Amino acid sequence: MTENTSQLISSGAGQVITRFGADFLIETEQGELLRCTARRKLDNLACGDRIQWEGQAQGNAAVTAMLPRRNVLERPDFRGRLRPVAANIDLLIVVTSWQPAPLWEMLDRYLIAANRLRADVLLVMNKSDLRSTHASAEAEACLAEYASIGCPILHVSADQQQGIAAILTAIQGRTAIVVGQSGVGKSSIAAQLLPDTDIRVGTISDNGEGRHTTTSATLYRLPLGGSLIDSPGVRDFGLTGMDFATLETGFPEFRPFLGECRFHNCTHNHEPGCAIKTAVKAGQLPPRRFARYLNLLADLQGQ
Ligand SMILES: Nc1nc2c(ncn2[C@@H]2O[C@H](COP(=O)(O)OP(=O)(O)OP(=O)(O)O)[C@@H](O)[C@H]2O)c(=O)[nH]1
Ligand SMILES: [Mg+2]
Ligand SMILES: [Zn+2]
Repeated sequence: MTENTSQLISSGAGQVITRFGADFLIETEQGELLRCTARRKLDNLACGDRIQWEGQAQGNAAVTAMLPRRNVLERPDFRGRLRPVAANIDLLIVVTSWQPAPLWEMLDRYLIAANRLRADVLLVMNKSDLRSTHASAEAEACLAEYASIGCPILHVSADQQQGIAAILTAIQGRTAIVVGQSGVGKSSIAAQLLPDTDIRVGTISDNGEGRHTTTSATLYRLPLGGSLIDSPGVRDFGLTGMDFATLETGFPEFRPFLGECRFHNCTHNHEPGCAIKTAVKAGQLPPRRFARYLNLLADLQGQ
């Protein structure tokens, strides 16, 4: 061994488990957890990223390279700058609950994001024990629209340990992430799926809002294979830089009617001879989803 290489005690491939400020917790290929600094310009590393690392005899191990990603879920920080939340996601599990009440616009934006990521999507309605007391008729109608467009939906109660096994079945050994508002029970679901792991769960305030208990995305290995990323709750989930094609493909129920509008560049808004609007009027497309589509379109045109 030369003097130079004796300083380098080990190196290899690994995956980012979580981030603490400028440092990262990584898992090596041997399954060991290692705290690392990140070298060079690796500020965009996120939970789930595959990386190369090097251990030094003195000082911290360091991440030296990020391997190519399949996709990355991003979210604006408090300054409005897009920051990566997690990378290499196969399944986006959007968690909603009956208290806090569902934000359907947010769910629509997550469906668009899933499409953009080329990830599958699963809607988990948590706190099913509160459904009979907290679900309004309007909320039930909104939910029924998602079922009508073929969105996979599971009703679960993390606190009552109901429906949890079905989530595991849906993950199928892949990498899934739970996303959604604060207080809907993302960490409670993660804790049920990972009974041997200490996962912090918060409370909700008197007005039914979450308290932002989870502060950074963390990847956990599921006992029967696959991984689950728990992520911090969001107040809103925007789609910075979305173009019209992304918006349109995020509404998969439009697909059978696309190409039938009079104008090839129809935005399904004010144009005459619009096949989508005709289908909505004829009851062939869900009206609440369409109304929110128009809001998203207005947002996009105002960007
Ligand atoms: N009634 C009821 N309460 C639940 C259920 N699942 C979770 N909760 C409660 O919801 C509250 C928030 O749960 P968390 O798991 O911390 O929610 P979270 O989505 O991880 O929240 P953030 O980390 O802040 O984003 C806790 O008080 C849980 O006990 C459920 O199935 N039924
Ligand atoms: Mg949490
Ligand atoms: Zn149209």
